[in-house]
Amino acid sequence: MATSLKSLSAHSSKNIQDISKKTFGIIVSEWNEDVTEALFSGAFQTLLDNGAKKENIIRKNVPGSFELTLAAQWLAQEESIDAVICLGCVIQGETKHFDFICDAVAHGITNVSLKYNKPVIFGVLTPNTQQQAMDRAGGKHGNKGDEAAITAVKMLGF
Ligand code: DLZ
Repeated sequence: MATSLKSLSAHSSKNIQDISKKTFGIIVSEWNEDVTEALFSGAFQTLLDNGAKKENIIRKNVPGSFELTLAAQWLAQEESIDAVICLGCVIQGETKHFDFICDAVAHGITNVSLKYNKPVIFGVLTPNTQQQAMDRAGGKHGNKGDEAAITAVKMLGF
């Protein structure tokens, strides 16, 4: 299936382990909040559907996607947290801001994951338009928040 048409929420149940005792941090960027709230709903529900306990899911907000990295570091350094999910939406604009933010977050999150040896999931949409974002936040291409959550679960079962 062409990846552009793939529903991001589709996943197999392979490698799904018992996560009832796992603790998740979810960080939500407030920029493009219609989109990021939909990503959060998808991620939160997917964790519950796969056996996570509500009280073991910690939500934190940050002003924009650029701040996801530092917040991820703050959560990842907590021993009690098993995986961190970063949710944001950076929409392509007319300035270079888009490239700077996307590059910084992608590298930053990777570094945090390697430094703390924990799954830190890149659930950041980088669409050209608001419509493309909505299509991937509970629309016709599924919900990237679901995908981010299932990725965290699968990595914990690695
Ligand atoms: C400044 C900015 C711009 C132009 N666009 C977005 C965006 O589309 N998505 C997003 O999450 N954040 C954006 N920001 C804010 C930056 O992520 C960051 O919060 C500020 O540059 C302050 O560090």
